[in-house]
Amino acid sequence: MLLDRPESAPGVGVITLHRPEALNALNRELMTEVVDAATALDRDPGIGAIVITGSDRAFAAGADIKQMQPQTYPQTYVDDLFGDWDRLASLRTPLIAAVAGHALGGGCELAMLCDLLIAADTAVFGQPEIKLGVIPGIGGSQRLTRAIGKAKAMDLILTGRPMKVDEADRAGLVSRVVPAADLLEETLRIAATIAGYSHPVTAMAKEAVNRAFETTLAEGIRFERRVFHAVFATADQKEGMAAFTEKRRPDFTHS
Ligand code: CO8
Repeated sequence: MLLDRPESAPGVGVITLHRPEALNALNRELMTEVVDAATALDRDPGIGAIVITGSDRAFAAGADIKQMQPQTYPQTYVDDLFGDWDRLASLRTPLIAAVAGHALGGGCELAMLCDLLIAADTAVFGQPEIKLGVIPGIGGSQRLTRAIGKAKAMDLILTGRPMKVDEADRAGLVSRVVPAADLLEETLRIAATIAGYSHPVTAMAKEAVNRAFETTLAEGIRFERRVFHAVFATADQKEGMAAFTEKRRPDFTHS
């Protein structure tokens, strides 16, 4: 894994999956590194968006099949195999996946766990676990179904077929599709835009959207209203609205 804070994108941390010999297959070590790095970035007050990316060839070709193959049920249960990925989903800072090439199995699940998914025109998604005699285990059966609906999720999970980016875009899996050559630059631009807004308010917006997946419409709207009222306790709400009336750029202090 590589960690970067590019000067061109203030407030953005970039985590690059880097196991080229295995198409970034997600083994335990890589999971620990990524989750620890993202958690540290999340706690850094200077960071307002986290990008997770891979290589041109693969975002990640899944969980590491060679490491999983000898596992037994008691081991996977006691170790809560891959349970640490859940920690990523609970971070407050917006997470952006920048996906080129293969995003299969756990790779597709990691991308879906992020808040925005920016896809290169080379991206291929899929949940091919069925071909290996297993099922998705990092949330794929739930997040894919919520993202693209039962008909397509069943198709992908039961046949194991790959889905190219055009179909993924039509199905609503991805936020934006960009040319492969521009993937990182475009994603950094989007991440820097988000990081330039009030960090507490982007965290609240993320929490409110995610609540839609956890509750009824009426409860979700009540939750949104409470959070909306709460933003009036921030200095950034005063600054953002003052800047609009004074026709200037806001200077958010993330407070
Ligand atoms: N795990 C381990 N090694 C891998 C993986 C993987 N998922 N994917 C690729 N590799 C390795 C290959 O073994 C190969 O290594 P070597 O050179 O030593 O033989 C190297 O990466 C390059 O791969 P290929 O030669 O196969 O490259 P190709 O371009 O020919 O093919 C593919 C690319 C189509 C992506 C192919 O590599 C492939 O099918 N990979 C496996 C995809 C897959 O099935 N992914 C799902 C894995 S299972 C999973 O993610 C379940 C998650 C939930 C578990 C949770 C448990 C609680």
